[in-house]
Amino acid sequence: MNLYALLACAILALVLPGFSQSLSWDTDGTPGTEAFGNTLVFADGALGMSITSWGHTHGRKNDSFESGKSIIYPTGVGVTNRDEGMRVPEHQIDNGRGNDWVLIVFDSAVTDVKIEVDPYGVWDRDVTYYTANLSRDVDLSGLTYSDLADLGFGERTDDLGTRSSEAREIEIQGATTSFNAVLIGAQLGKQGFRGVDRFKIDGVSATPAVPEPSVTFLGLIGMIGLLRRRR
Ligand SMILES: [Ca+2]
Ligand SMILES: [Ca+2]
Ligand SMILES: [Ca+2]
Repeated sequence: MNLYALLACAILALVLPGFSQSLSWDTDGTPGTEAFGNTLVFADGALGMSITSWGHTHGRKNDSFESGKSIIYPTGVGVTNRDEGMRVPEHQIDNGRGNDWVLIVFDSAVTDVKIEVDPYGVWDRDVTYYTANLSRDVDLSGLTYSDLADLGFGERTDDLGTRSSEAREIEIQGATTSFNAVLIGAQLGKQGFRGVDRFKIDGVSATPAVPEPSVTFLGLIGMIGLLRRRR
């Protein structure tokens, strides 16, 4: 490779991040395997995404996480926890009978994550979420909310909606610029009679995070320097 080609590569490396493509995953469709502890896998060519479901429903006092059942309905992914039956309306991600959670894990770090929540019927649409850069698969079984920080999750974020049957797009504000995991559920805490939140997740979009351009650029400059010295 000659000097000009290397220089062209360096410039390309600087410019490319601006062209990083947004990916989207439709999470509605035909039902998959329905079992407690199941994993749903979605792919958009370049990057895969998986979903596992959890209920903070362990024990009679619901004081820790246990696996839930992730189910794909025509209007999105719903969660049935171990205290619920698989029936309307608690087949959704909700805080009516214990708190349901969905753990979304991307194959690599992403930015600009948007999650569309869509209620079946008229329900409140408040959410709570946490983001993390997970380095391994996590098993939330037996853990509580206070254990999330140890796993690498940032501060809790609440994003409040209103009662409606309309879908709502949540723009995830990550605890870090890029992250590979989002734990999202119906809002944590007392909701009141009309405040119970229920929805399904009917779409996720994200942009793959790219390595720091300055680092790539410096590496290439270094290579050019080495090449020049060898001539
Ligand atoms: Ca329980
Ligand atoms: Ca549920
Ligand atoms: Ca609410």
